[in-house]
Amino acid sequence: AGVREDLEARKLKVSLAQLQDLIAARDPALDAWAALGGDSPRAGVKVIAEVKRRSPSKGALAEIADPARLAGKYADGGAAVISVLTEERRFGGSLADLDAVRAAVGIPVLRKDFTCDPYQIWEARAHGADLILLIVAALGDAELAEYLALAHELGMNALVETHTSEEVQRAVAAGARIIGVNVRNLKTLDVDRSVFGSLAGLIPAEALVVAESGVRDADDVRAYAGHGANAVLVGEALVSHATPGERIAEFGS
Ligand code: IGP
Repeated sequence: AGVREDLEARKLKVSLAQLQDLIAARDPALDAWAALGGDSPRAGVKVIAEVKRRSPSKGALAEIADPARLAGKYADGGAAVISVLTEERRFGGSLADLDAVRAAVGIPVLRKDFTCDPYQIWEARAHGADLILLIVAALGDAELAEYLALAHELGMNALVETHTSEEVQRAVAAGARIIGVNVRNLKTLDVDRSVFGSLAGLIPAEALVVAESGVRDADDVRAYAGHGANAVLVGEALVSHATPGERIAEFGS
């Protein structure tokens, strides 16, 4: 609920043909795979810094008056990729946030939403995203493969999010190249960092592995890296920090 209704409303306002015109007028997508160290996988752990206003588990996280300014701090602090939540009802995000961030930074941007329709993938590219999120738990095998192919056709990458060993297997079988392990349980919303190590070991070496959720400090980053993370996706610990750019620099070291 929510995501679907909002999606139908947007479809009535902006046709697929209009999105395609917007895409044709844009620069091609940036290479998030390369930005995350995909071509040189020993490059150390990268940070995907998230613009996140609120969450269902924690409520309001931060008053983000100017997402472009926050994104600029992330980029200056050394983030490899910026994630922007665009889901409105539970996360308080918007496509306007994505537009603002896209205009502000020259590094790849992830459109973070619950992708359940190809329209959202076209929309992501039309708004300048370089990377989309695909949550395995929310998609069938055919959809997962179809959405992954569409993202690649549009020149984008996909972060394919998993929570269980079965989902990791499905992500790999679908041909995902960037696989996220979200340690926040979808049903209970509890964070269990120990989930990461057991699932990361199932991911083939050719793929990039992203540890999602629960990063509080440099020790958490080190622990994820020790279990094979090529990148960490960090929201709350950055948006709630007084100097997020400096914080990222600490995570990287
Ligand atoms: C960031 P945290 O604990 O650093 O704020 O988590 C990110 O992993 C989390 O926002 C997230 C998410 C998602 C949000 C992971 N997967 C899917 C919405 C939808």
